[in-house]
Amino acid sequence: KSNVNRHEIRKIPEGIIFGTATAAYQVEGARDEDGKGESNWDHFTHKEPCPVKNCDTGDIANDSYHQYKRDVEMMRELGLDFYRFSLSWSRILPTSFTDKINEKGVQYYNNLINEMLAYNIQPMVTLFHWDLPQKLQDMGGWTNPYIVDWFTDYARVAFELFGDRVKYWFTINEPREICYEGYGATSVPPTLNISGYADYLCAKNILVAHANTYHMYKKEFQQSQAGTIGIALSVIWYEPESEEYIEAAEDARQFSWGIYANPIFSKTGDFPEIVKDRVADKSLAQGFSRSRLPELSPDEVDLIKGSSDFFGINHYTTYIIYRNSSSIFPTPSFYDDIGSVFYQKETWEAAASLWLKAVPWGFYNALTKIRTEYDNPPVYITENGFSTRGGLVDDSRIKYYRNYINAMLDAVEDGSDIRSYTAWSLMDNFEWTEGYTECFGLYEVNYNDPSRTRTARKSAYVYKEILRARQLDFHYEPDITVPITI
Ligand code: PNW
Repeated sequence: KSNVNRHEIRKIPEGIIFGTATAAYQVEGARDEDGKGESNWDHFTHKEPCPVKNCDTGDIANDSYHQYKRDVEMMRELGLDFYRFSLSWSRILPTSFTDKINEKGVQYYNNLINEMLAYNIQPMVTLFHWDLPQKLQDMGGWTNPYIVDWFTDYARVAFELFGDRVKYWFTINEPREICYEGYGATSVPPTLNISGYADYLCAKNILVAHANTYHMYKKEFQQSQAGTIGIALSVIWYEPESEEYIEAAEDARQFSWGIYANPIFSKTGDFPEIVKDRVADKSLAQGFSRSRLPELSPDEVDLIKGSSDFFGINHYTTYIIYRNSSSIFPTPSFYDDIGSVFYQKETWEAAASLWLKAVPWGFYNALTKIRTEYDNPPVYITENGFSTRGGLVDDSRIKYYRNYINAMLDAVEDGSDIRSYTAWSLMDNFEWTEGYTECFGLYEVNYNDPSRTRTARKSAYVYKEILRARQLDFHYEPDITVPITI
């Protein structure tokens, strides 16, 4: 069931708060300023030959380090309830460790948080959105189990510094993208390309680091700070091509995000059975002495189980799945372990990003799956958005947002406990290895202008009206010749 073609005015129920998101490396700039340490993204973007489109870097990005007041002004123009941003670990702890706190870097986050709170915009803070201190990356990053201590120590500093005012915390943004894209493949640093091995080590250490931090917050800060804390997972919807491939699609879901969701949100905890069995069987058949998937000890299973106050969902798109017996993937590898092939339909509306097509019913299916599989947890939609190549009239993005919010409201009507919706992104930003070529912003950023002028797109007017009226009106046409105002 999905009512996405319904073209009447649809009320948004009370209790769902709306915001937008960004991440530190994608917007801050000020790469070396005021004592910031080097992150893996600083390091990666300056490699030769340059690994990013047009040799773009985040050295200046949107210059948000200096322009936080304009950023908050845009939040006010939109009428946001909250803004989700991330902290740069290497800006706060330039040595990676807690021996030295960079006061100037801390001041930037205090300024941003205080400016937001002055206008009643709640900060939602992600501790880790992909920019790891380079020194920790050199020591193995998320494959080194000591990262559990490094991350927990860093998180404690953040709670001490900002937790008096920050009531929504996210530990780690999208473990799948970090582990699979960075450790199993070559799309993001450390570009290890050790698929079917390093990606699984990364998954385990991320889960333990997340859970350890969760319990540390509960023990040391919950009483005095009274915030809520969880994780944001990338939830891609996998739809079977036909009845024959129902199981193949379920395998893809379990490998792609069940590997993180099952240990945290299921009643039994631990990695999904299918993932444990499949990787163990394949490993033995391939001549390994043990499974390439690390075990979670009984203590680790207990530590991780239940370690999130809510299910944070970053959702963008859907893939069709079918099973293939003769693998087209190298062995061993993560995709060989999944044992299925995926594609997107030509008829689905395409974004500027190759991997992103608009499939609103996939969002509905994903929300339904989370409700039924994990006993209807509170859900924070922490990212959802669509890319273009730029331009102020972005009707494709408007259509995407309307249809996806509509699909979300279908899930709410069915009983999903959805607490927040977050548009990615407030403004264009450094889109990782695509540089500045793919635009996700409600506001367009002019990268030829040293002051990085931000201009409201048509979608900003529409999003503002959805929030103001608390309703979806598919026929609303804004007048974009009138400047957007607070
Ligand atoms: C997210 N997928 O990554 C990140 O959290 C953002 O930093 C990023 O800018 C944004 O999406 C847009 O790319 C994802 O393949 C990348 O489904 C790919 C997928 C999902 C999330």
